[in-house]
Amino acid sequence: PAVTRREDYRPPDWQVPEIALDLDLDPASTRVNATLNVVRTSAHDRPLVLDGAGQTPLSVKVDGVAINDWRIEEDALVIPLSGSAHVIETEVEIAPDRNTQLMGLYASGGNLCTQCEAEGFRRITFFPDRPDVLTRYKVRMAADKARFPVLLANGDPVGAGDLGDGRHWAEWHDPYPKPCYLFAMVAGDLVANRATFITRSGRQVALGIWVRPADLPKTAHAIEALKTSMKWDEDVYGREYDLDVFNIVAVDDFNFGAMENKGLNIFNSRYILADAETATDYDFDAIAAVVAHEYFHNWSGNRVTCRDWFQLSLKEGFTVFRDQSFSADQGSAAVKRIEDVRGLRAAQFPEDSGPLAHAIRPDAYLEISNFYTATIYNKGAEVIRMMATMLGPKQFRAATDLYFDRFDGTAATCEDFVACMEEGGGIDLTQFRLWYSQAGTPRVSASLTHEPGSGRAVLKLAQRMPPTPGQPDKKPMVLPLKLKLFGAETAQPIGSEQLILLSDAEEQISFETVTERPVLSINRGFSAPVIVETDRSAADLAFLSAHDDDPFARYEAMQQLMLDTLVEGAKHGQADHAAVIAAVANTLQDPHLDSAFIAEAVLLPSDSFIGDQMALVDPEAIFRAREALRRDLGRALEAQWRAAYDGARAAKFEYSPSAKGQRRLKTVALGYIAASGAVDAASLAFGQFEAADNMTDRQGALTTLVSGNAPERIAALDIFYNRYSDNALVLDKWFSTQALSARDDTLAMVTELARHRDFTLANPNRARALVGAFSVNQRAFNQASGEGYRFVADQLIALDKLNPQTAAKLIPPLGRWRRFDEARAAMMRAELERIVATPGLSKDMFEQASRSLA
Ligand code: BAL
Ligand code: ZN
Repeated sequence: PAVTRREDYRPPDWQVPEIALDLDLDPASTRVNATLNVVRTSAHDRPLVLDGAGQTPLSVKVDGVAINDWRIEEDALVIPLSGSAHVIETEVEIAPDRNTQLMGLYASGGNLCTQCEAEGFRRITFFPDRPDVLTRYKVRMAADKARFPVLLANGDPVGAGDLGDGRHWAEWHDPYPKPCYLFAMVAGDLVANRATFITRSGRQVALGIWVRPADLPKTAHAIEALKTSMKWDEDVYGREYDLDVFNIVAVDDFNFGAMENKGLNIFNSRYILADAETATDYDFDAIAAVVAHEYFHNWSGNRVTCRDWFQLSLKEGFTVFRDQSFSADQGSAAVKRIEDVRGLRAAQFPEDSGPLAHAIRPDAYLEISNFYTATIYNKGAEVIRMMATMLGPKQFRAATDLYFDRFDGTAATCEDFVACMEEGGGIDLTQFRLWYSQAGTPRVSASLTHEPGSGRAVLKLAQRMPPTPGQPDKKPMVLPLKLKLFGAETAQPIGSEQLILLSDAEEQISFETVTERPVLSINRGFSAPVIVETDRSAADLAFLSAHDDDPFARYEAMQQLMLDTLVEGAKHGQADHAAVIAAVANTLQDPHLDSAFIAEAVLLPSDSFIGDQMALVDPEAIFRAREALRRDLGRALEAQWRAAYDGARAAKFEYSPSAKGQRRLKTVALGYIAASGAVDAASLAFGQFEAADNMTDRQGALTTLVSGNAPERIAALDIFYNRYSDNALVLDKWFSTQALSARDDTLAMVTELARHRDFTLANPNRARALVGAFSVNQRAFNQASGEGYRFVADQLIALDKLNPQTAAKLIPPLGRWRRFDEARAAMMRAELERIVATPGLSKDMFEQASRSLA
């Protein structure tokens, strides 16, 4: 397969200012007639090349006349043209109901919908499928009226009517030129939760969230989130919505979480549908975040789009940063930051230290779908956050205003964005730009010394960039580190917080008149996405976990204390747990802390994050060390866990930050009570499971039971299954909860679940719920027999035949072979080699698996 390289970018030979699409819709056979106005962009003699994906045109016309001298080259339709502007008409036939890749036009739950990012539009019609071709769309759809009463597309509805033969039609026009990846249409039997939003300039926008009739009651949360995000983008970024209509459609079969098509977002139903009975607090929060994310794309992505796919982080990193800021403003900013960093460490840090490491602006790809990664999205967001930190709020707003104004209606680059940050913020970001080109997570070492006599403290900082594939040597980066000192005796701050821009390989910072022993608080708020290594003692970490005035740093100190203890336990089979127990006890009894923060702070790092701290991951030893610490924490603090549990127990369901925090702490406490071995733990969990008036409590109890041996485990799983067997999203939880179990027989359970009548690889959510969840269960996936690897590889080979994009995204756990012992590494490699050798393998899988072997 051909490699696409960033350095090869060339502006398009032809622009397409207008397109009229006429779709005669039928799941088995849809006719697509496209009329393109094409314009030669410079004095070249190259033909018009329209991307396709295996189709053959039924007819091709140029300026109204049928032609025969077109040809197909590598799936593209090549048309020789002599003039500078022409009208091209093509007709193709496609079969949405045979489209299992879920790219282009496909059927889901009896309805028809589209997904075009990144390169799906070429599966609908021949077109220059690249984001720098901006086109005005007119879309006419005709379909069976009974099966598809609702016909939606981008922009505004301009007409509809009956065709008299049981079919009807509708036409939509989008006045904003857009790249074809933002094209969308939906035909279905849907109903809408409707609302109105008045923009700050007084424009009335008709909002609609379209779902199956039975799902209508589950759309209230999403519509509130939409209104809140529309207002937030006006208040915080000065961005107003620009059409009279904003529709969202929820579908069950979807590769992404959601898609920001202009005026017609299409969502994976898991990010729309929620009520207390079926959705957890995590789901509610994720829905608000994704609704906001897709809405925010209207400016950061649609009004200003990307010049080419190497610039993907331009819209994704910025939009993730925007949705993170939005979520932080809706509840606890501290807890949101902790959650975001935990997500970054779980998904992006391993990517950055493995064979698939790439810069947030990559240089080459085989298949762009493989670059919708945690690096592009979440590290991309951290890079924007660092610029926002360095500029400060006022300048950052000035810089984003400049960016939106200057590039509105165009396809821009990451460089354009950074240049606006420099100009609007009045700073030089020359060296900072390395964040766009260098992969890998920087490591910072920090060592603080103090001379009591002179009152001088010296902080030695050094940064190191690990090599990554294709980048053996790296330059020092600009690392904005927020730091502060605290007095060890008085627990008072020594001076105020400073923002240090570490830009050399090594630097020293001096502090004068430090009269008591200082304790270092560094990378406060996680101001830079780096790994900080310090020589702080367990006592100092415990001190910071109790006294730091930055909530993130406080959480971080506790995590570091726990990690040091767990790594010690994993290496030596035992560790002293006293310091962690004392710090957790102190956190649990601190009256100034809220439940949500406490729940985060007392939670042990995951098995895989512990593994990330070790030269070689020993999954069994890590599991044993973590279980031992959990048990000791459970036993030593049993009374406190029970008090925390009882304190939160009676609360009735309410979706508010404080109620969420209580529920979170309750389930964390339940987990520790179970870990203590208390005889009543299973009945306590089963009682919570049965009495729950919400999914957070019910799933929390189920999770506890599913990792244990009590008879209540089977009972709860059966009850859960029977209660929700008609709800796909909740059944996904039933699958994933079992796949994440800490039991010894998890692989056997998962293998059986893969044969369950409700399991299908055809639905991406279901595939991810079982296969994806299992492959991040570090101990079960990496069991010494290698059967976990084989199971996942078998599933991915089967999934690749249906849906390469979703299959390829599940490859990375197999690519972590370098982090394991020789025997495991050999077995992981063997599975990757088996995948690469599979006949008919997609280029998505080929790229991921072959890069993982390198
Ligand atoms: N653009 C793909 C889905 C998303 O990031 O919003
Ligand atoms: Zn996005």
